[in-house]
Amino acid sequence: MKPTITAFESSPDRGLGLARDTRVRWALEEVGQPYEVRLVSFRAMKEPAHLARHPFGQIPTYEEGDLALFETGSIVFHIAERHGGLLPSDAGARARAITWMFAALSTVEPPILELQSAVVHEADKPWSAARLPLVKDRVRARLDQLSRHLGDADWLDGAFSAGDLLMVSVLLRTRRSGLLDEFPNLAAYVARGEARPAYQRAFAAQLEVNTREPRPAG
Ligand code: GTB
Repeated sequence: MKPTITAFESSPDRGLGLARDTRVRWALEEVGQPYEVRLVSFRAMKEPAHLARHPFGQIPTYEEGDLALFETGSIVFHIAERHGGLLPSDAGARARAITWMFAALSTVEPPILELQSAVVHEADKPWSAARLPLVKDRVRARLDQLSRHLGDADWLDGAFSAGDLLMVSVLLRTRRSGLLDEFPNLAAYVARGEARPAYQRAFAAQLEVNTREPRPAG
């Protein structure tokens, strides 16, 4: 059965691929699973039909028959469990790949989100200029640790896995800040992820939505 995911009708990033539906699209492309997309406006996300799928009124969601999921990590894990290619079959390697999925979302992404909030929502506050370097340093500290762990390996733990898919997706959000370029091995790691044909297809699909000509009214 073809799953249906939700995505922004019009992403605030205008197709840079930073909204989280790109992670889900990428996972589906990696495993070769075709999918449908339901585009939702910011208003529709807060209405009952969407809240029934996502209690926090966000994207992405994932529907497959009777199953409705929200939370990108859970959706990517579900896809990785149902199909081959995103999690190793060896039990130990699989557990480690899942650990990297959690590490991406629970340890590396929070300071990056904090930096984005600081830049987007706090720039006009009188204390913003003093706080920003502290927030940047927290991101830098995590990237430094991750960079040391990765060293000159291609992926975090052997072959590419759902852990790398989420980690690359999270790191992509640091690019605009310039912080990623302070760690050449992480910048190369992200570039390897972006070069994967499955990522390219996922990126192109979300770009198409976000660069479409507006439909004429009526
Ligand atoms: N923990 C949830 C998950 O991982 O699925 C978080 C989901 C989430 O934050 N969704 C965002 C959303 O629906 C879109 S991805 N926001 C609308 C709302 O909360 O009302 C976050 C996002 C949005 C925009 C950009 N951008 O423009 O660069 C990047 C990322």
